[in-house]
Amino acid sequence: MLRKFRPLCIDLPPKWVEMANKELKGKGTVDKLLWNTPEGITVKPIYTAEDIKEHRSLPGVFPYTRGPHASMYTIRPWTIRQYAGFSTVEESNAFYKKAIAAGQQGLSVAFDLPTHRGYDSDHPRVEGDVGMAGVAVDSVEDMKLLFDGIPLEKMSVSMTMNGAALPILAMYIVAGEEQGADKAKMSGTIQNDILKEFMVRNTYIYPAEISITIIAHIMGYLAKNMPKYNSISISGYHLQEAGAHAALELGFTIADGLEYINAALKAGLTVDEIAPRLSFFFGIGMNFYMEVAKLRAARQLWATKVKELFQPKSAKSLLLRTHCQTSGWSLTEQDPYNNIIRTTVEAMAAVMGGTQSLHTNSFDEAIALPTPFSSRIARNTQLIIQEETGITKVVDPWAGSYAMEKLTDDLIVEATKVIDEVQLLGGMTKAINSGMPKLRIEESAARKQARIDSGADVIVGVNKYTIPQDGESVEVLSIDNTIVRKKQVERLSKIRATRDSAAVEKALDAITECARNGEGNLLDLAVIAARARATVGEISLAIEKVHGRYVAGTNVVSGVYLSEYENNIKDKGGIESIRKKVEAFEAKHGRRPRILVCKMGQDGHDRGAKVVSTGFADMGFDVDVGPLFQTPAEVARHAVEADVHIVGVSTQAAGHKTRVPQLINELKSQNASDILVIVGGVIPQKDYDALYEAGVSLVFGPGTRLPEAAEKVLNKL
Ligand code: 2CP
Repeated sequence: MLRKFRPLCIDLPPKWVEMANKELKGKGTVDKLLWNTPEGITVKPIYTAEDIKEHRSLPGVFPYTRGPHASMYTIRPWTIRQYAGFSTVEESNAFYKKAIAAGQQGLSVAFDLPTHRGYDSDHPRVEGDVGMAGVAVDSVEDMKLLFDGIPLEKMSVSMTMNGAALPILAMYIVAGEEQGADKAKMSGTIQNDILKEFMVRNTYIYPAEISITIIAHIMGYLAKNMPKYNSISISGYHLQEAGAHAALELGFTIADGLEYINAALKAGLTVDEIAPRLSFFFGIGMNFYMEVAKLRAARQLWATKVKELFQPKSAKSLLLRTHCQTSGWSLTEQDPYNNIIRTTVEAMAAVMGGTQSLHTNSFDEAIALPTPFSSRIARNTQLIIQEETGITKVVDPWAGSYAMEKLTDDLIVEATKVIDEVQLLGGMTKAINSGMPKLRIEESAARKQARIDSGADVIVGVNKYTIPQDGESVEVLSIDNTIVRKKQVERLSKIRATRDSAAVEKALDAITECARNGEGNLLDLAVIAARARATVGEISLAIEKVHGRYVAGTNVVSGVYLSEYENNIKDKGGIESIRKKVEAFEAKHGRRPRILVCKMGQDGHDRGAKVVSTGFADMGFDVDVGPLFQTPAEVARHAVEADVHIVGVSTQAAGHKTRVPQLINELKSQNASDILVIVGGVIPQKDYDALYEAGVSLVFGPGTRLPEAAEKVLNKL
């Protein structure tokens, strides 16, 4: 679908237009200074009092545009909450303790992908993923070690967990219990936002309907037993990371929140029982004014919509409180110290927008997990803003800025269109089932890539002011996955040998029964199972037995990359020459070059895979998009059956060293070693040689222009 800009309405002050036109000295008129953003907003070069509809109410007052609290950071600054977790529970625990001693104020746990997808570390499908992109947790014994020496009654803990929220939250509760903590005092947040997983992040386990039911059970349990614990972190962050512009991120996130309230009402809860403990999570990218406006707009939209649709009695039900994270996607592998500056600018936008909690990315995260050095700089970025600058001394300092107030209003208008579109489809679950949000985000991502590839959007060090890539490398953290896996497997065997198996079986059967007939509370039952030492994999399987595992479709958008690229570039030669090469290939071989774009292991981040698929298709390739979560053998079989010339592996979660060589061996064993294997994504430079030695033809790091990648592939063919 092509996005159309509304006609330029130049409501600029005539006197200013006259002066600016003169200053342009014949190089066009002020029209060219209007900026049509991807959100569909026309940003003007100047704003005046005429642009402001009305004065905003005070912070702490409906509709809370200026902040959920009256005093905001003047009384209590945002929580410095760095997301971390890797390797074993012991290593992650040591990392947390050091970070707390160095000024971090809240914990935020990153779990590994097998845990996210409800597999134990000894499951054959997850061999390459254990402990890689987060910490491996299989049972309550792991959870206890993770928080050893950290009092869960006092420390606010956020856990990024969605698919396997039930077993993980249950294990956290039991770990607290066994530390002697009072559940009612435990504070923190579980991400538990499954709707966005179906749109972008893909760490779902079950189909949408039962997933929403699980969330309703969690909301019910927490409202009754853990009043200080936030039941969901409704997340726009991942939508932005997947390519959504600010209006899409905002619209879909608010619509997700409304859907969760509806699910709770359906489960017999009241809006005031659950809404005060819904929290939000937004991504903060490089469009500074837009990101400040986004947080202001989010608060106003949420308060207004919740009031209108659910008429809560408690004002707390209307407050949008949010965590923010600086954009991981905006980080570059090239000239990586630039990322420190990017993160600082993004952190400033989050703070000026009034976030309650913040993660600042480490500069090396486009390449690998952060090191202690890069983590320190990231944390200190926040400490410096918080303690050296005076920024916390004024509430909502942008209020009254003509430009900021207008941008906030404009964004509300654009996001409302998205929310209305979702409501027309019957709410977010139905919208997701229709495929609309995913395609809209993928379209936005393809357009962004085309603007970068055409040079219309500048990324310093990537498509402008580049430096030679000659060995200025940064130290990166690598994880020895085999050691982590061995430790986990040993601990699992010990648990299985020493627990009361009958009690475990009984507890798991009760979960299966509840998943079948809806009677009881799934989190209550998961807590009993966790106490008996049932594992993450077993508790997840207890529900899978009834509802199965969800399998996503593999649609891609078409045409948008090419149209955006051609809109933005004057010299169309680059893409034309590739299309000609494709035609020459077709003339010689009787068919176009055919590529299978695949993801292996439990890594569900598919922005790269989808953008490459769209871009390559627009350049004339035949593109097959493989399903997510494949094993190397499954990908090889697909490649042979589809008779492709190339397999393109997209990898973001560090599994490439294990899985790519396995894929090449599988292709050999299926007599298909003539198929070229290319790899792209988050791959440290130091791994390139090993990949080439294993038989990979080309490796592409982050920031590769698609036309260049296509050209290199065609030359290889
Ligand atoms: C704060 N308080 C105040 C004021 N400021 N009271 C009066 N005046 C003020 N000015 C009170 C609050 O009401 C609250 O008390 C307490 O102080 C703590 O403040 P908070 O604002 O609730 O902060 P928090 O405890 O840090 O909670 C922030 C959030 C929470 C956003 C609500 O959901 C959160 O921490 N989320 C983090 C999520 C996260 O870490 N996600 C990681 C994603 P009461 O509680 O008594 O009201 S990583 C994602 C990766 C990338 C991935 O997903 O893959």
